[in-house]
Amino acid sequence: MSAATDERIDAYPSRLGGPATITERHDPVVHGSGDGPLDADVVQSYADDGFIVLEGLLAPSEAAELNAEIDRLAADPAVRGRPEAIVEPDSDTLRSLFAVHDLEGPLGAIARDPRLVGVARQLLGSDVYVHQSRVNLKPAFRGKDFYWHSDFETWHTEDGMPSMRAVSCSVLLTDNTSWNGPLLTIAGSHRWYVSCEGETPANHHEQSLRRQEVGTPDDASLAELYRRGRIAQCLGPAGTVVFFECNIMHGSNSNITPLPRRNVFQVYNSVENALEQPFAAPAPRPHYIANRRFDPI
Ligand code: 6CS
Ligand code: FE
Repeated sequence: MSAATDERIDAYPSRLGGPATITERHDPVVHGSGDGPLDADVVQSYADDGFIVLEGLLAPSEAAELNAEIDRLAADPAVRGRPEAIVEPDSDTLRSLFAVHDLEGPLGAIARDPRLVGVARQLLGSDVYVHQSRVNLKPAFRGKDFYWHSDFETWHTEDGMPSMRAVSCSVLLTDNTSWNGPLLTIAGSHRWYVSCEGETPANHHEQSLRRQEVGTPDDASLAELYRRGRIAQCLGPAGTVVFFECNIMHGSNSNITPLPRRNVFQVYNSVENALEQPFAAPAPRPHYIANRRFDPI
C-alpha cells in the first residue's frame, strides 16, 4: 500500500488519519553484498532478527572514558540549558542528550570509530553518515520507559527518511541487565511496517522525546507483531555494542534499580538514503535530532 502525498509516492504511509495497518517492508534488511567485518552467520542473524549483540566490541575502559565525559556534560548547567538536553516527563532529571557525535572528545570519536562505522557500511551497503546521536541516561531509580515504537516510522514521517536503509548502534556504557531497563525488541518485527493512527502535531519532538504517544503502535498491531515473533532483551556488560535495524519494534522499561542503564546511540544512515521533506509532519525537525549534512564518515 502506498499513498501519494504532495506529489511524492509515499511507500510507508503513516499518521495520515486512517486506521493502523501492517504491511511488508519494501526494502532489503541487509543492503549490498553483506561483505565486511562481521562473519556471514552474524549478518544472517541480523537479517533474521533485526538486531545483533556484540559483547566486548569495546573495552570497559572505553566505556569508562565515555561515562566520565557524560558525567562532566550532565553536571554543566550550560549543557542542561541546550535544546539537545531532554529531561524526563515528570521531573528535571536528564533523560537524553542529543547530537553528541558533533562534540569534541570521546563522544565525537566513538561515532567515527571504524569498529562501528565498518559494521554500518557492511549492513547498509554504502558509505554512511550520522543521522542522529544521543546518550540515553536512564538513571538509577528515576529513568523512565521508552514505549514501543519503530524508529523508522518517526524518521520517515517527521524527518523525511525515504527508505529502510539505516541502522542504530547502541554502545552499552553500563551493564544492561534484565532488571535495569534494557532494550527490548520484538525479534523479526523489522519485516513489517506498522502505520500509526493520529497525526503529527507541530513541534512534536518537544513532547515525543520525553514521552512518545503519536507514532506508537496500537495494541492490536503490537500483539500481532508479538504473535509473529518473540520479545528479546539486548543484555550485556559495559562495552557491548548492539546494532538494531531502523524498523524493528523496540522499547524499554523504566529503571527503578540503583543501577543506571546508560547507552550512547549513533544512527547510521546510508548516504543514498538522504532525508527529504517529512512525509507526515508540518515541518522538518531540528538539525540536532535529524542531521541534514550528508557527508560520508
Ligand atoms: O524521535 C526520535 O528520533 C527518537 N525517539 C525514539 C523513541 N527512538 C529513536 C529516537 O531517539
Ligand atoms: Fe527508538
